[in-house]
Amino acid sequence: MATVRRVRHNLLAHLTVAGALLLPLVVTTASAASPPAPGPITLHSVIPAPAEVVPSSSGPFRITATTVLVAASAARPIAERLAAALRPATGFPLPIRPAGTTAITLLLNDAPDPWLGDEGYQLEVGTQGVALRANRPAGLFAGTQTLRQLLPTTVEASSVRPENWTVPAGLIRDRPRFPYRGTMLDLARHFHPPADVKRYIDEISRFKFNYLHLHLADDQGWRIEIDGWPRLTTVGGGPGTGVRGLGPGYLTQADYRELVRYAAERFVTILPEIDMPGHVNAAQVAYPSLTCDGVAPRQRTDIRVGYSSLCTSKESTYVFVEDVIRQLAALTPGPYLHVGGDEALSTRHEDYLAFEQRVLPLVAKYGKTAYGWHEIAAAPAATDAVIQYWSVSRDTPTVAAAAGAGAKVILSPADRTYLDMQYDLLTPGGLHWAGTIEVRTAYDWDPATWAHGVPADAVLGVEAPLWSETLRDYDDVEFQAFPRLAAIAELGWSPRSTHDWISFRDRLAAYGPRWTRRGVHFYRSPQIRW
Ligand code: TNX
Repeated sequence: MATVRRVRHNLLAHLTVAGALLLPLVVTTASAASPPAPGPITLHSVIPAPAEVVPSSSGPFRITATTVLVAASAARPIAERLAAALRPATGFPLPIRPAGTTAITLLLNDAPDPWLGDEGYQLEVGTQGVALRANRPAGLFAGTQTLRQLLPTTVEASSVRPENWTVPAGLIRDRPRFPYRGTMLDLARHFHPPADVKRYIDEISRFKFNYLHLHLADDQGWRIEIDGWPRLTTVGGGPGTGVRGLGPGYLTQADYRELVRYAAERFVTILPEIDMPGHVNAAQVAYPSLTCDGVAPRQRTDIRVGYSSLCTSKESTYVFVEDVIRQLAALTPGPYLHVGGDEALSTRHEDYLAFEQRVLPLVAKYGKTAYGWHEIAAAPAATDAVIQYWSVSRDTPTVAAAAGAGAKVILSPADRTYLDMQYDLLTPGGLHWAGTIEVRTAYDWDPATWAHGVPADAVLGVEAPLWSETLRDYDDVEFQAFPRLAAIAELGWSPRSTHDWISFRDRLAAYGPRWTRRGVHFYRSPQIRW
């Protein structure tokens, strides 16, 4: 830094001698300490990094007022969504037509290309047009997200911009590394209304996340309507619930269905979670029969964990649990149902195991695969479940054993993926019990090899949970999630061979203006030359 300042001083001194002619050169050189001007957008600019990129030396494709979109049958809704995304800033009509001289064509392969699988796509860009091909609509959608990042950042503007709407020429063939790429929103500690959940879905789908885990119940609040148990939401989601009583609210079943639909349009699957047998104080305040002595506990709005437990020895507990599981399964088209299982510190271990041995199979009874925090690995029934690894230790023998016996594992190590951890001790909001997590910490690890003893083929993917103890509003959500979620997206989607901090850092810097234009309140990490 000191050297740079001295150089700058000398150059400015030189300027007074050499005169104005040198000004552009001097200014460029002297600003070496500040961010470099972003380079041109290339096929290598994309986050998450695509699997295969072959730039071409031909000229770019240019979207103009006469460009049309070509898409038939199941490709059409995706083309419509793409056109809707491109119209505001370009001001072009971009109609969907059977053919055109310059076109963006979305095609579903008649004969599947096995390499692409269900979510992969191929994007070819030449001077005359763009051809996007995939086996399935999910792949086309992923390809459109890539295409948007290949256009100038002003494409994010909400009104017409004068711009050369060019797309660099070449070929991208792309598919995900892991089938599960998720993030979690905690609606229990502070409720976040459906409109905010939708904004979050919009943002995560741009990075090709395909699961949104909703943490719907905890000690401080119950956030999903369950028929036959109205007090869960009227009391458990009512006024005074949430941390410090400041996060009231709940989803009706209609709200939940609408979120499922909205997410599905963006190829995101909702994973609902009801945490049990611990983290149930709000349910027990609403229904004291869920405790062993039948006495209502006091309402809790602090952020301690591990004090509440369902009464595992009462039959009526399982009537409640089955009601909840049956209704959530019916509301949820996705394959998984999350039954929590973490930090049940006030449930005796043998009771915990007996509880999980009954509850995990109940999920299967209603047609879903059970999913739980990694403590469930101790129960034999967990070998049929998905286990969410949140440990800060890389050695968790119960998980290794369950994975060896057939369980699938999602990597959410708290010291790498917990989006509620502070970036550093000075950032506002967030906790730091698992450490602080700067962007590079979130990026520089490998989900396939992280948990010792868990074979790579047992790893289904990666998820970044966003607990909401300190998140009052949606600005707080965005600040904690971005830019770290982009790092997790790349770990989940991109092949390991593309993993490169310097490349990621520079692509992230170039991505920043897109968030700025959309009004996303992201953390300007000092590790990135924004
Ligand atoms: C731990 S890790 C929890 C949550 C908290 C979170 C805060 C895990 C499965 N449970 O109850 O909200 O830490 O960071």
